[in-house]
Amino acid sequence: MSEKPRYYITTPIYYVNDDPHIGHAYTTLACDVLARFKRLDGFDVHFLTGTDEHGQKVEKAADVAGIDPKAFTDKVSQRFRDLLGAMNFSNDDFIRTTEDRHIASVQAIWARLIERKEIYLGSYAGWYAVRDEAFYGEGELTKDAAGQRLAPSGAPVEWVEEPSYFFRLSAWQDRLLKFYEENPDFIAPNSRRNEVISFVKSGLQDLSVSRVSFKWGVPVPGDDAHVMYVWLDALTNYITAAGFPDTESEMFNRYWPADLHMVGKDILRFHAVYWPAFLMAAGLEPPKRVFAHGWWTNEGQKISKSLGNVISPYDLVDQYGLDQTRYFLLREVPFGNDGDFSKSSMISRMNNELANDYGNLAQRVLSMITKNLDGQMPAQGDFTDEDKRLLEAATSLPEIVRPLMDAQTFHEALERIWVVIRASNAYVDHQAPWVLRKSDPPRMGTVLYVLAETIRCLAIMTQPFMPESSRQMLDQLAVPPDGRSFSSIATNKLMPGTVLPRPQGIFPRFSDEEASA
Ligand code: ME8
Repeated sequence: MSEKPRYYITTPIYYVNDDPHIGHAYTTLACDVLARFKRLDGFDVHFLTGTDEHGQKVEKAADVAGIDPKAFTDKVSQRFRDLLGAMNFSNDDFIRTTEDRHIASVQAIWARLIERKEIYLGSYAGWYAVRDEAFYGEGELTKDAAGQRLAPSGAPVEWVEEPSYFFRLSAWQDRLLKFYEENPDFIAPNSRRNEVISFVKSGLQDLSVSRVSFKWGVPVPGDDAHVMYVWLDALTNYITAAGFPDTESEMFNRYWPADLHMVGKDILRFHAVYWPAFLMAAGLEPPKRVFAHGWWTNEGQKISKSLGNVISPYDLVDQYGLDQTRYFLLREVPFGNDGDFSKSSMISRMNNELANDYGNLAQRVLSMITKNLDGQMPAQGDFTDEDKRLLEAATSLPEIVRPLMDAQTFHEALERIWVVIRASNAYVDHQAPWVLRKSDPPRMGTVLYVLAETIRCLAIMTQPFMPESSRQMLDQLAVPPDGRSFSSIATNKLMPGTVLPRPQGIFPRFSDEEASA
């Protein structure tokens, strides 16, 4: 028996200093769609998300809230967990960095790095941005009008001087460059890959990996005056969830190295430079790929709490519907680019692409079967070239969409599915089954069969993006639950005579008043 190929995909683990917003939902959505796609394509998928709970930033947020960090992280981490249900995310595991399994794992990677002499004790004097939990060199900083020094991200920096353990990052420069060269797909998109390579070429300094000035972190084994740098702690979550430190386990051998770490462009350096260096230094394999997606703005403005324009995923789902929100986020912006959220473009996509193109296609075909054929799937009859062309376009969708998903070009994958949706609408108009009803009933049956078959393929393909709406569509075609994987497209055709349930509209239209509200 052949074993299923495996696919291990991760989101960043989110800081619990604040509530989840659209940016967090976006990254996890991209992973959810990939995880669902791979499951339907026959993979054994492990999809991980979670929360990053240590460090100064979270400690300070707990302090502001007036509760101890553990109680604070319990509370906020739960909100990230709640989002999973609200967005219909299908993660297999949720990791918190405050869990025992993770603390044991971080201490084990530390021990490996010490044993291999990759970490030494020194002292740090330099700039630190708590908001980014990152160290910066003087040359990277700018000053604002008040003279406050700022990191390239805009975060204020403070001077830090304290004893610290260092990771010998400088010694990894050449090996990292060689690794990028030998693994051209490791960093995507390509423009980001070039940025990382030029950063590494410009020279790497040893990295401070412990702090003594606060307590909210994993203690350094054997020297508990120090807590570990939150990024060493956080990145390690990806191997903790694969069973580290038990590198002999079936789980670890099965899932590590991860197939894809999905991240926002803000944290690419940590994932594409520090993380493979930590892993190689610890004698472990680096992940296969890191994809850095772009940044959302709201009606042209940066999303920030202080501007009061944070977009809540809950509000979007309430207002527009869950699958509509999922569709919009991945269709609107070429994945990898920055994108702007605008209400008018959300409504226009929902009305044009979901309600008119897709929903209306299913609704009119299924209603014709109900009205004219007593709700029974017609006999297929003889296919014309035009019938064959449409069926061929629909059944070849897995082959067309698969490489696009492997390249994380979700917008193109959706566009290719919509090419078939638009072709189906053109086919209905051209074949005019409502005319055939009188002139040639058997031909009407064939046309409706071709259309129902095409909709079956389309609904199977849209499952990763819009799981609930696609499920309803497949239910309305009486497709059994075990006939919904990609391989069923070719093998489980609709059976003439099958009785279909009464069709119901799936994608509502937004009226002009709602659109302008
Ligand atoms: O960086 N647009 O956590 P974080 C798009 N704990 N994506 C956005 C976004 C926006 N406006 N805002 C946030 C951390 N994101 C670390 C990660 S991983 C080992 C540790 C998404 O809570 C995007 O994926 O600040 C970004 O990389 C991530 O949230 C940052 O989440």
